[in-house]
Amino acid sequence: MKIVDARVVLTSPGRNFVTLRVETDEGVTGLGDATLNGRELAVVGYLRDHVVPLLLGTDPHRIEDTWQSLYRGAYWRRGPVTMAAIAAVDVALWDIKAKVAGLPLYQLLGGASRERVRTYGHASGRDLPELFDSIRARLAEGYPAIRVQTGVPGLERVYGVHHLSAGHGVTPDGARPVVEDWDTGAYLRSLPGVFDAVRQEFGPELVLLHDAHHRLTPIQAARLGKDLEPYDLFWLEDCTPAENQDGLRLVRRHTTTPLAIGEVFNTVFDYQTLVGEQLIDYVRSAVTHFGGVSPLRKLFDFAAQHQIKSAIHGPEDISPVGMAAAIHLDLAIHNFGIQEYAGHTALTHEVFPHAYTFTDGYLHPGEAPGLGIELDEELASAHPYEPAYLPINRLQDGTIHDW
Ligand code: KDG
Ligand code: MG
Repeated sequence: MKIVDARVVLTSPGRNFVTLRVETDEGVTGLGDATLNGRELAVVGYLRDHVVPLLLGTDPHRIEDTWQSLYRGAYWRRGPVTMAAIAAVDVALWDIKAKVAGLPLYQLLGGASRERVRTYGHASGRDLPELFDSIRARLAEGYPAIRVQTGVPGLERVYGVHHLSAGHGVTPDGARPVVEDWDTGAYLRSLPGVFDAVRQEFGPELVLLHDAHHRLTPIQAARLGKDLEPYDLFWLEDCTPAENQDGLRLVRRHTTTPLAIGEVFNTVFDYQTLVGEQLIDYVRSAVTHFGGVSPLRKLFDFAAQHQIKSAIHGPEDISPVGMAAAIHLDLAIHNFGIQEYAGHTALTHEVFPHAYTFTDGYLHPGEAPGLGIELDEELASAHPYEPAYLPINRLQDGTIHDW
């Protein structure tokens, strides 16, 4: 079997997605997600100009060898652009292999370790009444676990809070990311009260999470983790910009609030200290940004040796192709923790018809051979790329702040 064609499809059915389609001489095709939110065109160019020419004529069954050739052969290792491009190839080749085998991908990864995949959804509000409504809406959709984000007193525009976030887009001239506000002191003072109110309203059993979006220093994160302990969070996510892995030692020494990190990481080397010293409880990398199913499986096996579980990143900017790959892995691995599932627009589901299902807060990859996902290229082409960035945030004096 040989790869005879590979092409990149860029579409925006509500937001931008980058998809690689690999075609073989036997008519079997595979799909992979390479979406890198706000930097999509860089991955398109990397794939089109530097990866696709290397794939033509090669054997799609040699997944590991192809992965190692793309990773080691480039000389320039790691980085989100490179690893998203390699991820798309890896996932497309797994899709092809599983289709040829006539099996859903999870069967090739060892078979199901569970019946279904537990998820968490997003709730947010400018104030407590709006937040409570949002939590009730997620509960009505069946979510068994909920991430809670709120407004911060004194801040007009806050990331991750519906109605307050300036959102994913560009300034009116179409050239720059929109700007949001940040004040760490106000955030640290207000958040414990929010969780206190949520516990009083919804009781002790509701599974609650919170994402700090990399905004804190280690000592601030240590304080927040401690302050949140009475509210029994499932996790505190991205408490610091964790490329400073050593800083997590300080956080860990001060709090028993479980920690989740890694959605911006792209290789196992980002996790060496965090996992090796058991400084976190959940690894958050996405199939799409970590080089694909092959390396993420290895990360989960490394994490398992340290009693750390999976928690694959699943926001709207992971395409349904990346989501499908995640769900197959979630079903197969033993040390599964939870899967983030923000869902997609109805149009996105039409552009990417899929076998995976979301029922009562749980996902299942379905039984279709391969990933169980298609791409309607005609519909995709009717919704072309639109420039968009993640917002940035600035302090009141104008200083740009960490994500
Ligand atoms: O592209 C960035 C988003 O995916 C990210 O900000 C969402 O933090 C996020 C999460 O946990 O889903
Ligand atoms: Mg996050």
